[in-house]
Amino acid sequence: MRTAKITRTTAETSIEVEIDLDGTGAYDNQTGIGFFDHMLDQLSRHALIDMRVRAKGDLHIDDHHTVEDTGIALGQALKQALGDKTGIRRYGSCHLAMDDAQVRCALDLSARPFLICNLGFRSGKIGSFDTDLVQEFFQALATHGGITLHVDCLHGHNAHHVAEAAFKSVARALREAVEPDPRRSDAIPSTKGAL
Ligand SMILES: [Mn+2]
Repeated sequence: MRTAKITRTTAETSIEVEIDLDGTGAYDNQTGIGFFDHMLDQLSRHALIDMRVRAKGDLHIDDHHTVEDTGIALGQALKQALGDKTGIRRYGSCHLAMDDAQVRCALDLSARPFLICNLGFRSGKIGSFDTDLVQEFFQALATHGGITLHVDCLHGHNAHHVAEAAFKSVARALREAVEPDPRRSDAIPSTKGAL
């Protein structure tokens, strides 16, 4: 079973994450941050990864710790659920259009964390949500999931659309990368023999 459950508690947040890589995109995400829940729902739905997130964070300060720590826990869960990565496709990419926004994601489940994130938001807020936190989330996910993650916005003016297109393109690329490759279902997809 390619599943994982992570519980992570600090002085700032308490996070529980459960995922199933071979799910149907069923989600139940509650972080106390409405827009972030909406983004996590997109990630689950379009990656076809079942996802349940419960986060209780210090939202009286701001959303930063809760978003970052959820990214850390989700990254840890992905890494754990992938195991030794036997039989996966490893790479994924997606050009995704959403109304005015076009976002491109290319990723490698490489165990070499690296983030390139060029979203170029034209506004600092989506409702009460800081647009900076989109990059913070992807940074935490890439670092703790062992992902080489590139996310670039080609164009788009509405911040809600740019953020949502980013999460959807990452989701769609992730779906491809975690999928079993039926041509080499017994092998780790690297000439090094390990990932
Ligand atoms: Mn939306």
